[in-house]
Amino acid sequence: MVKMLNAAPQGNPALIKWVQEWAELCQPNAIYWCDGSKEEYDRLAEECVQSGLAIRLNPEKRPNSLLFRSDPSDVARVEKRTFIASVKQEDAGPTNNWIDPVELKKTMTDLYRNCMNGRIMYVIPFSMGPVGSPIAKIGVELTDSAYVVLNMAIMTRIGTKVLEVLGAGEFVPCIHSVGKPLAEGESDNGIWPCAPMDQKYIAHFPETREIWSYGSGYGGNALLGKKCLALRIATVQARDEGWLAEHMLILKLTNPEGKVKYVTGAFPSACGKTNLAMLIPTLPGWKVETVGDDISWMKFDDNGYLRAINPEAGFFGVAPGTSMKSNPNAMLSCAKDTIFTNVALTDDGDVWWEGIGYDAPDHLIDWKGNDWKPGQVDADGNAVKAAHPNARFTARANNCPAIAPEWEDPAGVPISAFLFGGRRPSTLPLIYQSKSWEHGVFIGSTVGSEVTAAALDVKAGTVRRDPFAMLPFCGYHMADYFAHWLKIGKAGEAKGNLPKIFCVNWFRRNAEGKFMWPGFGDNSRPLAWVFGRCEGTADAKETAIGYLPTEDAIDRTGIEDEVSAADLAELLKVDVDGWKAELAMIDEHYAKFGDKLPAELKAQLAALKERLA
Ligand code: SAT
Ligand code: MN
Repeated sequence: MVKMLNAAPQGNPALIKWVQEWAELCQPNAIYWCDGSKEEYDRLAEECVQSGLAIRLNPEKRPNSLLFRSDPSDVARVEKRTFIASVKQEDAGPTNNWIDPVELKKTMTDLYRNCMNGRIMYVIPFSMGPVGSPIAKIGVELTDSAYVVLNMAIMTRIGTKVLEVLGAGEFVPCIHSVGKPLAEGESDNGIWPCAPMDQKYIAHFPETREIWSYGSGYGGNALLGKKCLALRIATVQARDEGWLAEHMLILKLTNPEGKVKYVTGAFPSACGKTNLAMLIPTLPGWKVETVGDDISWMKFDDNGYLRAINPEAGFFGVAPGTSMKSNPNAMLSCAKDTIFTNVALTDDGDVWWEGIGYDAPDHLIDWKGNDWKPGQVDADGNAVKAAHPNARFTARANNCPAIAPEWEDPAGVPISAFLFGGRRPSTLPLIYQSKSWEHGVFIGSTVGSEVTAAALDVKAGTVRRDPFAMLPFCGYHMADYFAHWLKIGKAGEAKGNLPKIFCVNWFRRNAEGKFMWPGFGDNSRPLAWVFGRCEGTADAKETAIGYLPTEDAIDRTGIEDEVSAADLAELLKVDVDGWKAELAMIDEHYAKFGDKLPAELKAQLAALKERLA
């Protein structure tokens, strides 16, 4: 028996047995059961500081905040090492990596053997969703990383209160190890522990609803409640149980008359979901409040409304580019009680990153721990970034000034509209509405985006199709997932309260490569049109691709100099040639799904071709 640092909570013998079995395999020095208290958080934070893994930021600048620097090889999700190990390969589909679950468990069991030598195994009971909510799900993560415990304490609800609700019930078992056992007397010496790339595995076993992660300590690879449970495993549960688990922000939109609508939006990682969820409207009288910035779980209520909850309790936001101009609410969310990872450190104990909105001081310590000066270049003459492009802040949702009062309502909020989007320099208009639910599913299934820095192993700058922004997050065959969306439409149709579906693109560029739309707070203008379309008050013209705003339907008051009438017309036109090239790319994208592609979507593509001919 591996010794326990504190007493195991009683009441769930299966849980205790499972923990002991894993401890026998991983052989940590001891087991610690997390209670989720402030005292516990403070103690683990202090241990990280003492061991040199974390730096405590200046409490006068950033109260109660830490800076971690990861290993330069462990800075983002690793999609090529992420696996959906379903029993049958075809259930994982063409967009997921697959390994036979028996084989993968054998490989990983060998890696897990003694992998926690010299470390503590933390047991983190966590709830995705408000503790005790009927929509919430409980997981238990075993990890040998105190950094993971601290982040989970912000991103989810953890500890004793979760076990009380769990009772003797079932939980999603999640195993995590950084994959760096310590020899007798060895310590990390302040160096972020992780395993080499070819030993990293982020594995999901959809049939048994298990998550096994090995070798990485970063973000979605290691905080297993987020992408692993709340998306990859939850999509499988949602398919079986008739609901939706989506990579979507949730925002509350209030118009000048005080009427409220809730909107969700699916955008690939690092495409501004957090900015949109927290935006401050430039349109007078409008208000946006935040319910969630990354994940939405939605179930039908008795009236046929899809009600959404945010299963998370914090934001794991991209720091670079976040400023008082681009996202003041995010800046205020991370003003205290925050964990920063891979940002730069100032001499006075604060943080700095590219795009923070003010110049770097004359000296910084960069994310690799090296001295840094403004204008610094490497041996090849390339600018050296002070913060990693995927540097993150982990901040409490409750610290967000724009958090909606109902953000923790266990019943969720009723959704009126879905937005789908990505970064598209051309072709895709600023905004358009689908002709129907099926057409909306077609749009969701075909959206694409320029690649960003949120994943390690895809080339930045190229366009990749990212259906529903779920490409790396769907736990089963993507074509079956499209079919599930069609099924949800059929289920909701009769009551007539299904959300309307829109496609948005804030990232159009002109011939000079300049962004044509100011974005950020001005995204309230297209949002106001969405609101109006849901109310039946906003004008639209029907075109080949869907309903586009009429030219005066997007309010330009106050931005006339930035966006001329001609610019807006360009942003709202159907670029027939561009769309023809787009169709060819959609053909290629759809071909991947072969016979599994739902007939409704083939019909949608054929109909669009015809309309554009
Ligand atoms: O590292 S995470 O997966 O949590 C961030 C992201 O890709 O959105
Ligand atoms: Mn995300």
